Amino acid sequence: MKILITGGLGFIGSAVIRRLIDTTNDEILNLDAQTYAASPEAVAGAAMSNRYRFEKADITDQTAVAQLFESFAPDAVMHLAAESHVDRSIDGPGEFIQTNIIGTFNLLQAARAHLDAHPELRQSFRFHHVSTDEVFGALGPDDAPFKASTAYSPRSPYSASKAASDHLVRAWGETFNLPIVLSNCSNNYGAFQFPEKLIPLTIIRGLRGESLPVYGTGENVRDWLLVDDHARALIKTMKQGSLGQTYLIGGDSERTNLAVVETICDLLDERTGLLTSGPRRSLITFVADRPGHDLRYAVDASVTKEELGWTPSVSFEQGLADTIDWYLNNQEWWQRILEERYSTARLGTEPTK
Ligand code: NAD
Ligand code: TDX
Repeated sequence: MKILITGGLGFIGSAVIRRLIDTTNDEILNLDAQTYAASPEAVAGAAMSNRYRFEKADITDQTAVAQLFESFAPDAVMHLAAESHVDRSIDGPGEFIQTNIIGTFNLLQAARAHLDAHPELRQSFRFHHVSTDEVFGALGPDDAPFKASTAYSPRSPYSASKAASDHLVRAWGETFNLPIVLSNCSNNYGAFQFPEKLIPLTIIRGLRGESLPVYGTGENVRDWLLVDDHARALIKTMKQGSLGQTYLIGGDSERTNLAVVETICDLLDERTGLLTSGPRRSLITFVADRPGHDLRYAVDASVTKEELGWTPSVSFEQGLADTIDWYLNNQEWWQRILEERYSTARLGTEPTK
């Protein structure tokens, strides 16, 4: 297959590309604008393959997107490019509207034009939109996990922009017969995750003996999935998913934020020894809550498991331990980010735009 992947220099997109290059004969065109979140190092191995091509382009640029569809003539699109950090969507929602909504609109229009020009592709073509469980809003402590039929109720600028893009994709499927499939996944963690997100932020700050910010009381719950398990599920969704379906993907690993941070502290203590001040748990600092902080996310991934024959490969505890080892062994990667473009300072407290 010829697969156009957007956002392939990002955390999840790069994991998808590594897996596709390693395990299939597919050809990849990686379309990425190389924002602050991009990490070319994450596809350095894949880039050595003659089945991989990179184009620096912005999905908000309709002309550039249309030209890339024409020149590559994809059999499928996996659309991951997005502004992805909730805290940044509080500080500056404009980029989220542009990339996540307008960018998705441009891709949908380009896919329509592509199929009009190549009607023979219509039967096999797929436009796969990669989305988040945050579109469904917040669960109470005793609520059943989200299902594909759960009503949308986004509450942050990020999740509202992803909900809007989900709706656009479905509308293009219904109205223009675009062959679409969607997936909504819970929180990912693993190698090459940008240090703004909870798990890498805590690992890096913990290693450096810095305070570990926990928003509010730390009782908020997220469901965690290793990025490589998500990448496997995404490839199955794109290749085997039924037309028009939404697949929920999750790790069956709900944890409170406080429990996640405490576990990271203990694993770092085990690996690198205690700080001179003692165990790292003493670095935990409760800070002002995130505005509009969703209490809990959890997904029911049973349909995805049954239909696509997918299941997570590791427990959260094992995946987290492996991830900590990865950050210990790849300090150059994150140290360069800290020097060049992100200091690990708090984001998302003061709306400015
Ligand atoms: P990320 O922030 O790590 O990477 C995003 C990538 O998109 C970057 O390489 C960036 O350069 C690129 N990009 C951003 N704006 C662009 C634009 N205008 N044009 C072209 N490229 C652009 O994100 P991620 O964590 O890998 O998430 C990928 C997708 O998965 C997103 O759509 C996100 O909503 C979704 N998702 C993420 C998670 C998670 O836990 N990280 C969970 C569920 C769903
Ligand atoms: O310093 C922190 N302290 C803290 O308590 C940070 C950065 C976060 N948190 C909390 C907020 C959340 O409850 O930890 C939880 C996880 O936060 P993030 O890593 O920012 O992720 P989240 O907001 O849950 O969203 C993530 O998962 C779903 C991704 O960023 C999204 O792209 C994805 O859709």
